[in-house]
Amino acid sequence: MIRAIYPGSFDPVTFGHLDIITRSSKIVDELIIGVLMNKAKTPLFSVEERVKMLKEVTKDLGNVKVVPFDGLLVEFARQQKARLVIRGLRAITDFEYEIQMSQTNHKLEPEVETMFLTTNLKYSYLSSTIVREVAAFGGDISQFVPETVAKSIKEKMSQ
Ligand code: COD
Repeated sequence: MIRAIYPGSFDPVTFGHLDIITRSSKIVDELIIGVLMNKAKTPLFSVEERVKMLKEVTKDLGNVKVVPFDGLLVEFARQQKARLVIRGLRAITDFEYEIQMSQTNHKLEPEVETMFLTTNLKYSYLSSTIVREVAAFGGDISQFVPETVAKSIKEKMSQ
């Protein structure tokens, strides 16, 4: 049985994330989406809000769970009894950070392997940062995030 973790900030979840989640949920038996709590910079959404949005947009995927985590990813993987980490790769700019993270995790816990899925071409430009920026200036984000997420962003921005 393969249980994998797809970790991230998901601030907020985008169609790019959702594509990686859907595709990896078909490859592994169980997929745990790990939502990081302790970001150095303050996120737009609290961890509870990010978890709620992720649960909503993945509710039709039977083998997917959403769990917040704090501290080291390899420690979270150990707690969850998962030895596989899934990450998405968009462009060469992602590669440097991703390989460094993957190798650090492997040094900390040699049992943990990282698997990369390349982005769907449709979403290769897409990031949570872009979504937050477009939304902050009142742009249309409906093609970047699911409807429920777009609604939450609009509410957040109007606060
Ligand atoms: N298409 C495909 N993939 C995408 C897209 C897209 N359009 N957008 C994002 N992704 C992928 C990203 O490449 C990434 O793999 C994943 O989705 C999540 O992205 P983000 O931006 O939400 O999350 P990150 O990159 O900020 O997450 C970083 C972690 C939380 C995984 C990392 O900081 C971490 O593990 N922290 C815990 C502390 C730790 O263990 N540190 C040591 C390791 S160096």
